[in-house]
Order: sequence, then structure tokens, then C-alpha cells
Amino acid sequence: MSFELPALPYAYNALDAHIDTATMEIHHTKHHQAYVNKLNDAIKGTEAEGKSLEEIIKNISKFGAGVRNNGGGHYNHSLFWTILSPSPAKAPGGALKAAIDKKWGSLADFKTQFEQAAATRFGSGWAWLYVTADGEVAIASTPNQDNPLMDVNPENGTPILGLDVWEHAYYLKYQNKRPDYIAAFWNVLDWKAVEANYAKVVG
Ligand code: MN3
Repeated sequence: MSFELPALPYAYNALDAHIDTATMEIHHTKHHQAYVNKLNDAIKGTEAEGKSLEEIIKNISKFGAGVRNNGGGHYNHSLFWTILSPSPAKAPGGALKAAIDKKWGSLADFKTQFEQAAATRFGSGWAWLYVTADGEVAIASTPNQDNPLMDVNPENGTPILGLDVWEHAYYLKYQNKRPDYIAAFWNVLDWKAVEANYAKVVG
């Protein structure tokens, strides 16, 4: 069974005021599709074949660069699409709100720290809100298509929110203005989806 490109849960133009239609379509049908195709090629005949994506990512040190880059690409984008929404919940509630308030003081303070991580990631990569093995929420940024679930990452845990800061994610609308893209991201980030991811991790 090979990996497949997941369908977007909304239309390509659904987020257009903040993430433009052309970017969404190219990002999904070209970039993400390419990670899926190259991942399927890279695992052929290796012990990764037949394993779940999560299993592969958690044990990524066992595999080569092709599996790391493309497996990460498939995992990261699959998460990214599901936390965006044209009708997002604008703030977290419940246990996630409590965890964020405890760690950073407020949602606004969390956003400032997260924006800093996303804006200062040099070159291509991602910014993350993730849950550590101790059940704490934390912020990380990773290069390329790495993520906190990978065993090679010292900031290790389960991502519940990820922001793609590769230029392909924003260049058509925002050009070199990555901070503007990061600011726009909050308008389409669905905290309900992040809350659901958090609940899956902490039980
Ligand atoms: Mn991308």
C-alpha cells in the first residue's frame, strides 16, 4: 500500500483573502504530491515499506535522506492542511487554552514567541507547537521537512500545529514579506483542529 495525497478539506480558493488560490493549488497538487511520489519511491524495498507514516517519522534515523525529506514533507503538509479553515475557531479553549496560558501566560504571548520562531527560521523550514513526552506544550522550529516527531530532533514530541515557512508557501502573495504571511496565518488557523490534535496526544 503506497502513500496517497490527502484531499484538501476545503476548496483551493477558500482561504484566498489570506493564502491565495494559486499558492494553495500549486502547494497541494505539485509540492505535496511530489513528496508523496518521492516517498513512495524512496521506501521501495526498504524496511519502511508497509509501515505507517507515524512509525517511519518516529524512527527516521534508520532511514536515508530521501525518506527523511519526503516522509517529513508528506507528514508536515498533511497536518498543515487540516489546521487551516475558511471558518476557523479564532482561539483555543479547554485544556489546550489552559496549557498555553500556563506555559506562556496568554495566547498573545504564545503568538509572539511562535512568530519569532517562524520568522527567524533561516531558509526553508517549519515552526511548531508540539507536545513533549512529559505532556508539556512547547515551540520549536525545524529546517527543511524535519519535525519534532522525528527521533533526530532534540526538541522531540508530537506536533499539533505546524506552519510552513518555505517560500513556496507564501511567495506569490507575500514575496519576501514572511512576517506578513505569518500574521495572515492566524486568520485561517482553526484552533478547534489544534485542540483535537492536543486531545489525541494527552488523552
Ligand atoms: Mn510546503
